Amino acid sequence: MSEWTQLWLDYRKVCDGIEKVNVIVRDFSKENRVIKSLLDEITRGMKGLTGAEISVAIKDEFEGKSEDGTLNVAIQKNDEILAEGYRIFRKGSEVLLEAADEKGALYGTYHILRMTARGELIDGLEKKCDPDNPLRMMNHWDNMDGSIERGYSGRSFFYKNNEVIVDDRTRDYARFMASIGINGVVINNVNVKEAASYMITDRYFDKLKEMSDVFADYGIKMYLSLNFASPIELGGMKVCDPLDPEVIKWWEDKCKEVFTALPDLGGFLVKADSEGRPGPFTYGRTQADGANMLADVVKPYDKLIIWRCFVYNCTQDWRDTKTDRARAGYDYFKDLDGKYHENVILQIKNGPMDFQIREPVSPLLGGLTKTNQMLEVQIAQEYTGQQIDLCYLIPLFKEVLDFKTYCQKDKDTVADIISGRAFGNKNCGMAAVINTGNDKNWTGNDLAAANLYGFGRLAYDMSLSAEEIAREWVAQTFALEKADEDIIVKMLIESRDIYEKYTCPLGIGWMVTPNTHYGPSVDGYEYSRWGTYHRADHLGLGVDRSDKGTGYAMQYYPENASKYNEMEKCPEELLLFFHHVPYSYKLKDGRTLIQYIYDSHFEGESRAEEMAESWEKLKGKISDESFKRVKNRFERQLYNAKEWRDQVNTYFYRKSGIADEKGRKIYE
Ligand code: GCV
Repeated sequence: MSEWTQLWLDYRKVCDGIEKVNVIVRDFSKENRVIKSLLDEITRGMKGLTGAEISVAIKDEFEGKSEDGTLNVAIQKNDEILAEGYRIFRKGSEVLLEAADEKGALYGTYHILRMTARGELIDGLEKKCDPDNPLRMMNHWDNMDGSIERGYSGRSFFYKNNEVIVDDRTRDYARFMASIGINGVVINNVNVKEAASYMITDRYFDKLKEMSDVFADYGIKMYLSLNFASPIELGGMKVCDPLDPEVIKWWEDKCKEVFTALPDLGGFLVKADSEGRPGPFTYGRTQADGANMLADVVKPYDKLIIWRCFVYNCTQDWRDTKTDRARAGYDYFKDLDGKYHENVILQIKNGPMDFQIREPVSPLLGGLTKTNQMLEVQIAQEYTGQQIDLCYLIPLFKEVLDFKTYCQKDKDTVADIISGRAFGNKNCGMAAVINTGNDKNWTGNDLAAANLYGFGRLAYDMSLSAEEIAREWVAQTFALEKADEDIIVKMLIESRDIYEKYTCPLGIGWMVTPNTHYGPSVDGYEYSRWGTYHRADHLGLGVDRSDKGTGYAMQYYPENASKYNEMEKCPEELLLFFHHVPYSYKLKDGRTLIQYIYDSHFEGESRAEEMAESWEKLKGKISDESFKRVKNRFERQLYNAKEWRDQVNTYFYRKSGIADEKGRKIYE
């Protein structure tokens, strides 16, 4: 019994009638590492899914006549296809996979296996896929001591006791990532401290090279998070001022060493001037000064600097109602638009705050028009249930991608911007803070793997719907009858709405237990330094971010700014993010705000109960182990949902003194 599951690459036998699969590879070199992985995978996958005998040959034509029960798969080069894209055709017993490069061929192979698992590899099939985003990355917040910042599924499988681990699990991880189209992985936490600062020294080069080789076998580039203060911490210098010639020289020497030892490394991710991390501000320099210095240093090696925009004042005084954390990203980065060098990418969180269940889209996305941009989302569910509560996040990501920024006449959605369609750039894409750990099932809650799978699939193909992705994942993971598949798909699709309903209302966010960020604590952050307030009083709640308040709403292009700025026009799901609203305010359906708070919390909790009940219907239909793990998570979710419901309802009842119209139980 393996120590870990195979997630959606379980390859259990689901297909009858295929007795022999012949695979031939034309044009590609059989010595190529990615092609070798491809052949291993198609052999393993087809064998498992069909039970057939597999023959793999590196030649141009199939031998003999194909008999009934034979599938002939030919993989060949076609230079007209875009990089990392592929085409799949099936005619009779022949399947043709075409790609311009090895990575495309590997992605196409996984697609063939996916379709085989779902009975979709049918006669007459024509499938054309090109990646929407050039960069499709996972960000690990793994620390070298084995802990994971905001990790909810065990310890790191990359590190233990300050050593780098490379083993069979690393390879399986790389397989999973390639199977969903991921082509870049940042392997260490953006908060680079202690041993992790030494990743760019020969203490770790050998092991990191081994890891990067495993990734390269699957077409994945490895990246490192970087400590901006390395010249001080490693070099013994007094400063890390990005404009200091000696600091620049130190980085030049360092990068020569790093890229000689790790030639396949894709570059560095940097969190600077944020939550106590060092950065250019210390020396009166801008974010562009910091990013460009590093970008120039890595340019001769053709590497990237991915610079995070999560910069804000985390020592705010709660009495100060003018300073607004939501404004910070735009305020620090917008004026420098166009000043960043070509190999710099600004990585921007989807919302202006921090991965809440509901936030507006960051105005920096599209606010910048002359700078490479990458969207950062979080599948680790820090604020969205921590892989205990079910919260399928793909619907949220779809909303972000579809958001119209109005940055230009057309091609102005977030999807257009981060894919390079809007401004014709190639250094851009999507990154997710990942939800994996060394738990047997990788993601704590088995159902949280839908977010892992979904992110990769969406980053490759942004036209997929949240439901299509859910179906693909459920089918491959559980191989159920349609009616049972529907049960899980329904749960996934509804889960975000349910979570939102029993937690923080109408975009206000937070109200969580400080530090852990799980469970309710309505005033937990209300008098803190983190800039995350709900400003509830006896008359109403919400943050006034209109032009009469903090002015945040005005950071959007006029079409969005005017909508957010007025209480009556503001989309209701974001009402409390943008406005301080009286409890008696009437929503569009005629309910008062306070009544909405009560209703949504009762509804959210009771729908969570329904979800847990529907899981019971799957007993005996999926593995016992998996069934029990998820059941246990639902039990914890229900406890959490009740706490949220009762604490939020009681809190606002006490503040407002207004009773629930429906007379339900609200504690006093
Ligand atoms: C890695 C939030 C999290 C931090 C995280 C930070 C970030 O504030 O709580 O744990 O640090 O985001 O994105 O850098």
